[in-house]
Amino acid sequence: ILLVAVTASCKRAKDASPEAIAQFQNVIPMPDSVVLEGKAFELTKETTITISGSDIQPIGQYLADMLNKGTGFNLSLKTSEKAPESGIFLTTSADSTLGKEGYTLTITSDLVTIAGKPAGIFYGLQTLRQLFPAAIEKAPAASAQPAWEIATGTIRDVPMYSWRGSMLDVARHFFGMDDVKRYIDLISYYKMNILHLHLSDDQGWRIEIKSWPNLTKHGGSTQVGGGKGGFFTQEQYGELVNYASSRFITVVPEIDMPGHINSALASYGELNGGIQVPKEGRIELDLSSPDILGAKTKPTQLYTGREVGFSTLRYNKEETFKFINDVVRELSAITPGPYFHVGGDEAHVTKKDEYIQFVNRFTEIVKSNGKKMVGWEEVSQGNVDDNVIVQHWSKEKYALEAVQKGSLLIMSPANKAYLDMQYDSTSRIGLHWAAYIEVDSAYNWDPLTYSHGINRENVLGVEAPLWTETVENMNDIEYLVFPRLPGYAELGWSTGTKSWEEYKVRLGKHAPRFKAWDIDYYKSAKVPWV
Ligand code: TNX
Repeated sequence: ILLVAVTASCKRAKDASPEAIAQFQNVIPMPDSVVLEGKAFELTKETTITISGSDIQPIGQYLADMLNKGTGFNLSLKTSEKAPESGIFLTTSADSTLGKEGYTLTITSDLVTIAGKPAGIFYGLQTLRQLFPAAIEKAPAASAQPAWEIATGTIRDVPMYSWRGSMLDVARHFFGMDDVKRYIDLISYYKMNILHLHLSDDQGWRIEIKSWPNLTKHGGSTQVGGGKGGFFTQEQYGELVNYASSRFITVVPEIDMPGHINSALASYGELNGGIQVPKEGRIELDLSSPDILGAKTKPTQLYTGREVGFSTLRYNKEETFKFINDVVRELSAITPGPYFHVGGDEAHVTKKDEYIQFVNRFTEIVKSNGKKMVGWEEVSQGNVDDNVIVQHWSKEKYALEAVQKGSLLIMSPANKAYLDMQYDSTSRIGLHWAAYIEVDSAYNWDPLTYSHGINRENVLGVEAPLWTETVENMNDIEYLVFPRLPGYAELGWSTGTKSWEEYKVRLGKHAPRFKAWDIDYYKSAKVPWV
């Protein structure tokens, strides 16, 4: 008996293949600490997934579904607080210094253990997923399958920032349930935790508000270019929020006010602050024109162009604030996350004193509906404080003003982080008013030092917005978002020093994964794609 035991424990662990070792070193975002041991763990149809308790059952199931889809196996879940001898073990019994989102991933030749709080375990399994061959991402072909081998070693990982997001503008062009869910899947793969949905703009109103039904009925009926538009019912929005939450993503709804509001003014004339919709390609900013003043309180026309900054809510009317409160109340009630984004950008035709009063009313209304207000940087002109989050996109003076008033910043500088900027002058879609943003430029900046006079404690995180004036379908989304998004995810997550020369090699190794997901990515010449 003794001899058998000795023989068994002497069973030599196999060395990992060079591919498995490379995979261990090519994770995006780069983990905090990676120690490679170099033996092999193999996933087989006999592997069992053990979870420490029923609280993480959905995460275990997510892992099983993902592995089963890629391998064609039929792995199932077991529950046990005690670590098994072999297989995959997800456990919430973890080192408390990992915080809410950190995790450890320990791989021996017999056992893979991911430990953390639920969000941490979820991120740990996104890392685990990247250690397998890219074929894990796709339903298996009938032909020979790779060995599902990963290298042994230990990864300990904790994120740098707590806000790691992307914004999707569903107002300029409407994107439906399937597209938004795919967007959620794509950003969750890179450990982002915020989906900011830009739900209203001049061209369209995209969320059902039961007390103001014409917003979607009329205001949601078109989009840039004159297509048919669309909107989410409150029930559909709830489904998106749940889908995001199962991937540890918080949805931040944005209703852009007091500018960028034409779709509402076209639906309810009493909200109109007196601006006419410009003729295509022309912005009429002359408030003194009798023509424009005459249009006050009358519904505007629907707008399908791409100009910004021509519309405003009417300030001197309590009805406007009833409208704002109804919208914030209904949308807050179906948003489990703590944030409500009020926009506040480019209100070029709102008088400055009225703009400031609007912002001050927004802060009260959002607070009284139990949410924390987020606004584009211009809101820092109002009475903002540490209860408000300011999203920097253009002017340093607003970022400084926000910080001086105690607000936290989300860094989204347009010339670095805007996903709708073209890569170069040949990009088939996108704008370039802020910059051309090649993949290296998108990665080469530091959210901490980008704006002067700002410290670590002022920065909540990083967000990459995708505005969709030129973006019409999922292929267009993918072309602009990939391959820049993994870089933004890394700027938000990773703590170490960053080097484009090192990163571009890792990014190039993700091409087989992009292909496995059928992502229509931009094949930048700056990246050594494999
Ligand atoms: C500026 S950035 C805007 C958006 C446009 C975008 C296009 C910001 C807060 N407002 O309304 O869609 O530029 O790049």
